[in-house]
Amino acid sequence: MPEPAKMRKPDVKVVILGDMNVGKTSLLHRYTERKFKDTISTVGGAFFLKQWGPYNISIWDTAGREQFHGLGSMYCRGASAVILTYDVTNWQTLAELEDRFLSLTDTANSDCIYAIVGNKADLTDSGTHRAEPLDGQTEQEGVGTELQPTGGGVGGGDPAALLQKQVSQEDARALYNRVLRYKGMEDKACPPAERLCFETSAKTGYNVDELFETIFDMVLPSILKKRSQGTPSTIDLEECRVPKSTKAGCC
Ligand SMILES: Nc1nc2c(ncn2[C@@H]2O[C@H](COP(=O)(O)OP(=O)(O)O)[C@@H](O)[C@H]2O)c(=O)[nH]1
Ligand SMILES: [Mg+2]
Repeated sequence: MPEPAKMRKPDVKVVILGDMNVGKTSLLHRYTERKFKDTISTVGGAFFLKQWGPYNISIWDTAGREQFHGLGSMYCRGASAVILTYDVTNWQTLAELEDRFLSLTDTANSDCIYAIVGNKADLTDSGTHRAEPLDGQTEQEGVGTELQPTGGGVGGGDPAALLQKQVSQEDARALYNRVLRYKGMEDKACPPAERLCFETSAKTGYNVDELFETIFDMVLPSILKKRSQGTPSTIDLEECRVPKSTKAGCC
């Protein structure tokens, strides 16, 4: 009889939270596929598995549920890091993080790391937030300089189309400090706001690797702790019946 299929369990869970359209799926896509698409199906995989050295990291995207069904508290259960994402051109998306999304993190690990990420930096700056095209993409595919009409008002790249920045780095850092206070973590040795507040562009790739890799490095202690507690490192695929798709599963 064949051996039952076994899969290595993710060592750690990272979740991306934030309002619809801030670019959560695009950030994950940019990091994992090195690409940006103006229209991307957000209703898709629920998590992506990333091999980080000897470790397996699962990165959870909302799969559109923030739009259609809301997100339950299960979404953040057991998370070692939460990426709270807003759109730098939309103040309301920062406010929503505190009003709607922060309470969902109550089920995250007690030593969870919080990053505050202001995406769409390319829309507010014609020069400094640009990056080289990645992996053979042409300038047009990767960091197009022409305004791409997208219904949601997110073209990008064309200096004439730049939008006003509505959220400053200081606003984001102030939110980070309030998150620590909400979590009762201000007295613990948490990383300072400067290390965990990022401005990114999924469109140009600006700061995207830095964001994910900083977080991965920071969750390593959490992985080591879990391993030392002897949590089993494989799951039986027969029992779990994970859907067939390659990278993503459904929660
Ligand atoms: N200009 C620009 N547009 C972006 C960026 N990130 C995402 N978008 C666009 O914003 C829209 C929403 O992105 P999506 O990733 O689906 O957001 P989500 O709902 O948070 O997952 C799409 O039209 C994306 O192409 C970015 O960094 N810059
Ligand atoms: Mg999405």
